[in-house]
Amino acid sequence: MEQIFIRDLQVYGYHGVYRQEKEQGQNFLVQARADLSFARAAAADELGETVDYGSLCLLIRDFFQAKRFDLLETVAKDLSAEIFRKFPAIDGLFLEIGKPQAPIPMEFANVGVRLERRWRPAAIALGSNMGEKGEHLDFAVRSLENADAVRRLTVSEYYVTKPYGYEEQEDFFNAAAVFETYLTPEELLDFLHEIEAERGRERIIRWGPRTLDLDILFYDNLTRNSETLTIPHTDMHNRLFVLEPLAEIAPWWVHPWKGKSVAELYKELKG
Ligand code: A4P
Ligand code: MG
Repeated sequence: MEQIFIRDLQVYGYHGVYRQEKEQGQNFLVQARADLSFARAAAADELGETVDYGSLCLLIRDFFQAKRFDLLETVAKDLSAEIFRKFPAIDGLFLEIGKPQAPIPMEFANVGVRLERRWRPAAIALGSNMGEKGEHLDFAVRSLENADAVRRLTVSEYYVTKPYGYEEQEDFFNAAAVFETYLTPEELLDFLHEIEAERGRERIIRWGPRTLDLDILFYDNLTRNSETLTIPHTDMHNRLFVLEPLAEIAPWWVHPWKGKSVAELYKELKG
């Protein structure tokens, strides 16, 4: 892996919780590291093929001048999104934002935040069984297509499936999508919930009718079981309506704790 780095970039900004910070501003110290491949740039010896660190410094300076936030956490998150948007060659990014003159009544060298982001593969399931089902799925696909935080999107065909679980309801339209995202799993879930909400999704009956249901199936090879998020999706290996569309677009993806590919899981379940 190759990297471009920026060390101790000094920029002026107005981020902070206190009035004095917002009005007078202060210096910030930025460290940045971008992971990318030098292969094309080094072969051609062409600046256009890499990330110009001068442009990156200017982008950071302009960002600090144009925006005002209370928290360095928000600064780091928004700045990383802006960098990924402007520099598509970057695969991974580390940012440190320091506030050496923060209003703390003690001697200190620096305080601040660090953030690391990387484009990672993710797979989701799409489902709808209320109203214009195809349009609900189309809407979700367009939202993914238009999102800066999503790239390399592939979407399966739409499948008409019988309801699983709670059976007294209409047939479903189901599909799967794979893409890369720099969002964390929690941010991806929030983003999917926003798309669901825009289609008027209401949570009434578990496994019941829904305009749009977007579930995370895989996030890289991560396994996670928290109160809000289980990855891989707990029941995906028992659901033909998930495995069939996923096998169409990502048969090679190995389920991290089943140790089997989607193609194998699909074949086994289908019998
Ligand atoms: N949550 C935990 N892990 C995840 C994850 N990997 N992806 C939490 C998304 N959400 C996850 O989900 C409830 C909570 O689960 C979320 O707030 C999140 O914090 P929900 O979408 O609000 O509720 P739900 O969809 O009603 O419940 P559930 O258990 O997610 O239902 P499923 O499993 O999505 O099943 N039959 C056919 N043929 N096709 C279908 O698409 N879908 C269902 C719903 C039932 N039968 C079906 C289909
Ligand atoms: Mg769900």
